[in-house]
Amino acid sequence: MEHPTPQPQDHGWHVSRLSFGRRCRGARNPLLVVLAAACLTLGAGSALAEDIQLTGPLADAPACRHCRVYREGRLQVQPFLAFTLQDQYVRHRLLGAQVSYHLMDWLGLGLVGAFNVSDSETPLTREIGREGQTTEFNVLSLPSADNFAEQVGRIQWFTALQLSFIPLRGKLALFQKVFVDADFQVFAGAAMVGVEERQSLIDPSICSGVTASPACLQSQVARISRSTLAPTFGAALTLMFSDWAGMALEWRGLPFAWNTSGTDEAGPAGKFSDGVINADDRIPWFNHMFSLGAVFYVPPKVSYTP
Ligand SMILES: [Ca+2]
Repeated sequence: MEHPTPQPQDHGWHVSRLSFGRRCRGARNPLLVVLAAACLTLGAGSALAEDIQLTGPLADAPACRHCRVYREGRLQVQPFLAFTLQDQYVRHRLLGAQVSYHLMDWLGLGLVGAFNVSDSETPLTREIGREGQTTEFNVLSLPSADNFAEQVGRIQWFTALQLSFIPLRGKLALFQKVFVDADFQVFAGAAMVGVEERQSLIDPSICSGVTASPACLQSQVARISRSTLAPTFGAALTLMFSDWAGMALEWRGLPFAWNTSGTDEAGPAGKFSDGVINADDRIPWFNHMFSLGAVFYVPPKVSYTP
């Protein structure tokens, strides 16, 4: 069987369609026939789309006419309330703000800061407090079950410098009645996180025996604050209700190592339970949070695309 030979002046989609046809005509069984039909349909569809783009009424048309330029050249101020997710021992609620400047509508540089306004124990922490038992084997990690909530780690604050990319922009409809401009952004940067953890205990002799000594009980509630560097990244959906105000729904990852439980988790080179509590007991943990924020743009006057 002879096949048409594409001529040099053929457009790309013509050649593509002929090659689809060659492959599809070779089908011999029902499955291949179905695949061949799909090939022809896809080939024709892409051909039509390209034909419209090249010669149709949308030829050379911009993606958007008279669209509001929300971000370019404007400052975005975003106060927010964040909630940590999938916490082991403590749930955090943080109040913060983000200020971003957008060089282009799809690229911005932002500074974020938030601090812990309240936190609460998880059901696991409360259960250990009720049911936990101190023995000669765990007296260092749990001098007293009643005070377990006092030894767990807490996030106190974080700040971050980040780049934002806004690859998607469009309009959302609520029940096909209310329409709002929306965009989707991803961001990544570096963060500094302030945490409070159980203080290091390098003299294991004070925590030995069947019951904890007064010094051991005191070590359980001794706290120390430190700050650590961490990567941060996430995604956000921004809904615009006017030229200068909107709402942002954001997810943020903030992975770093810390001693969430205040227990003897590890030792040098990963050795388990080395009898002291120190920096070796900081375990990598994928901290993440969801935040709900209000969005304001400065200056409030918006510009439009041609
Ligand atoms: Ca240890």
